[in-house]
Amino acid sequence: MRGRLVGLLTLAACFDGAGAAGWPCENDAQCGPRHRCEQNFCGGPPGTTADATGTSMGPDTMTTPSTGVDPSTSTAETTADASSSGTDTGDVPLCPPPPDVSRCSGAASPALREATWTEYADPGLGNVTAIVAAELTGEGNIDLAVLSFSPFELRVLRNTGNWSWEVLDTFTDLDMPYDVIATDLDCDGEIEFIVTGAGGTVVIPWNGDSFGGEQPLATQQGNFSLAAGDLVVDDEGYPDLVLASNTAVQLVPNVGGMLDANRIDAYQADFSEPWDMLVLGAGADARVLVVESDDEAIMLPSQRVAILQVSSGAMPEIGVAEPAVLAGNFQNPWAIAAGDFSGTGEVRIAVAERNLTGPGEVSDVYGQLRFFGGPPDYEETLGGGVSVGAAPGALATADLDCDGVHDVVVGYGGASGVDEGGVNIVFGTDPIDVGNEPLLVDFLGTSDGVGVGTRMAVGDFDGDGRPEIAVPDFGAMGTAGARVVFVDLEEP
Ligand SMILES: [Ca+2]
Ligand SMILES: [Ca+2]
Ligand SMILES: [Ca+2]
Ligand SMILES: [Ca+2]
Repeated sequence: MRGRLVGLLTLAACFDGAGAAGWPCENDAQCGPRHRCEQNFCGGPPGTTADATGTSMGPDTMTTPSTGVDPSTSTAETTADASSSGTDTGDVPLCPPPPDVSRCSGAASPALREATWTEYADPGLGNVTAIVAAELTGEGNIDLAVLSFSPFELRVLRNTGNWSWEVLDTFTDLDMPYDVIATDLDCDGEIEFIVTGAGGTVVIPWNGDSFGGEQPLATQQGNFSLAAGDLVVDDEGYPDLVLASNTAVQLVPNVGGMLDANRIDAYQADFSEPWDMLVLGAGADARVLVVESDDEAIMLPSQRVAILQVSSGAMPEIGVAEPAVLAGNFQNPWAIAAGDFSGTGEVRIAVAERNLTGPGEVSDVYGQLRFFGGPPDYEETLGGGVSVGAAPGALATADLDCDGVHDVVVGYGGASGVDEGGVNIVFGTDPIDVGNEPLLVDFLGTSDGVGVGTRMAVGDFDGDGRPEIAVPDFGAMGTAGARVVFVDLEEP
């Protein structure tokens, strides 16, 4: 993959989607997998094609020809998109927001405090690092995509009901992948996966039962995490991409459903292992929060969670917001999430920090979960925070007990050789900032611990209206977890 990726660095490397319809072209490769170049326009001259998204991307709205699709990996076909309405309304498209899977749709059961878990084990999963959940098969059950670090693979697991899972497809052409997200970049109703890591960034389309050919993005390599959101002000609302490395946070604008590598803007700063990012809000209000994990520096509570925003204008730029940090007194902040943890309807931000006591050490101290308010003040709302397991590495938000208040799930890796990792559930309380210590449930114990990876997934996997958490079991040093562990709550 690497050779092909390097060869594409000078190209636009846009992700292609249905939005290419109507763009000027000279050959099929410029139009991506969904369209042929006909009469010098992708899919034919404007007015003759129905764009799947309803977008009319005429030449006058285009600033960058699509030249980045790798013809050797694209599935160059002129297939009609299944979600196409067959008409071109000319309306400015807005991707429908994904359903809020963190909330309960079933009956409220505030007495749920008993944790239970089940697992999907497969030796082929190796070191599972990240999981995303989405309806990927059109059958109604929420499915999974599971990213492994060793081997370097992305698997889609079809939810066949009753907590059983079937491997639908495995994508093997990855290079040291750290993180994955699933989003519909072109609003055509089909998911695209975006994987980033030490070896670069690729977009991998999903067509309902198998992966399409990957499309490398000409971003900087060495990214630790990524996120998507409507970050570019005054555009059509397609999800833009942010990627975080040791030296920069890169913005990849999504122009008409295509990630445009020609418009990448990077905020250069020393982030030192930014293992997680959070996008809050949309458009002019959007903020990107980036954790500076830094486990190599002198151990002082002086690491920051940076707050970035994207400027308006023809060439969007990413830079610091006001205020520029959530706080500057963290000790190895590793994961970040947002939710209504107080039950007031206002956004709260949760940050898990590792509290390392020496550079490069394996965690031997408990982590800390700290809570902050949202913009514009970002005030810390629970002084001292909550103690959680050693080496917290992932956070997820879900109302697991169906009391109407978001809860925080903390996945931790554990102190290698001393203890194993697991999951803490910190139940949201109403309000969280009056000194009520949130309930801490450490239910996986020490006998069969989980070395949690970097991204957990939320979904109602059993269809009972209540969300569960899918936890990646990376394993510990020298061992592979090779499991996805599902955390559920039950009536006491
Ligand atoms: Ca499904
Ligand atoms: Ca799509
Ligand atoms: Ca709750
Ligand atoms: Ca459920």
